[in-house]
Amino acid sequence: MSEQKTIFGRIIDKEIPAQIVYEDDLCLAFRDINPQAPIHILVIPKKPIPSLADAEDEDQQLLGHLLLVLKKIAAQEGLENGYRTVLNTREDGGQEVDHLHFHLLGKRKMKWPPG
Ligand code: DGP
Repeated sequence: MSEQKTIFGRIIDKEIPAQIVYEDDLCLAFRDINPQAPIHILVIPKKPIPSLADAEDEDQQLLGHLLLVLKKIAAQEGLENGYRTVLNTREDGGQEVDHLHFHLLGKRKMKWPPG
């Protein structure tokens, strides 16, 4: 029995299109369909981890890899003045897609605290 594939799983498998800005063996990065800033990119592992709360010790290197990829994409996108990274987890964290993803937001001044 196959697991239910999320919308991000379908983007990884190229079943639905996305504006991909980076891809390697472990992860994929693409522009958010509903951008909350002039630059809004999602960085996701190809491994279907539902959320940070579901990550395991064996995912340590993968999670570190995602952050370094995010840093490289930020440089690629000209975000030398700074940026916001967001990792929403489960319902109270505001997570809508059950495939772990970092948001990278930039090119506007961010506020704190978040809503
Ligand atoms: P979150 O609330 O953290 O789970 O964020 C999910 C994000 O995913 C949200 O900002 C919108 C984005 N998103 C949802 N569906 C699609 C899609 O089909 N394509 C793209 N590019 N982004 C999507």
